[in-house]
Amino acid sequence: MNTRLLLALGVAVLALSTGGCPICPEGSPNLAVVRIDYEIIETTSATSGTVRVTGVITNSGTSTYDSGAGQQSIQLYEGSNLQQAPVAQTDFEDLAAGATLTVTYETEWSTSNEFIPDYYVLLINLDPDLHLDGNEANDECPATDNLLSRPGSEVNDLPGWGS
Ligand SMILES: [Ca+2]
Ligand SMILES: [Ca+2]
Ligand SMILES: [Ca+2]
Repeated sequence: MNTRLLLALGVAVLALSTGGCPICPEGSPNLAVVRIDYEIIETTSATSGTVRVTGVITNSGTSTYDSGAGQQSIQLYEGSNLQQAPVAQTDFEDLAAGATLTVTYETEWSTSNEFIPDYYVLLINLDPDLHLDGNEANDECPATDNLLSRPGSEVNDLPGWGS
């Protein structure tokens, strides 16, 4: 068996044993979703009011994510259809290791509304050319933790509604 074939087999076995997660270069930054928070900020009745949806991301890597303007953003979607425009977006350039960033959206809510969003979706939106721009400090890895969703029905479960 030649070396190249052995290498290919090794990569395949590693990919299988890590659940298909890519192998990231040591010391690379990693933008990662953390959570989506729901909070009632005002009630106008026992079943209605204003809700704030907050998406949180972090750089869970060991180095600063250092990029340029317009190359990345955090987006929040109302509903699982990502073809629609996001309802909120936070643009940024750099993010130190361990630092966090948020995107927030406030909306009128009624727990008796049967047409609530199926999900809120938090997405780290990256320029497709990020890995080709000659700047290694924005080659975040892996991409598998760049998306998070939370059912909209969980807003109805918040303890702040009247009973
Ligand atoms: Ca920068
Ligand atoms: Ca790059
Ligand atoms: Ca990531």
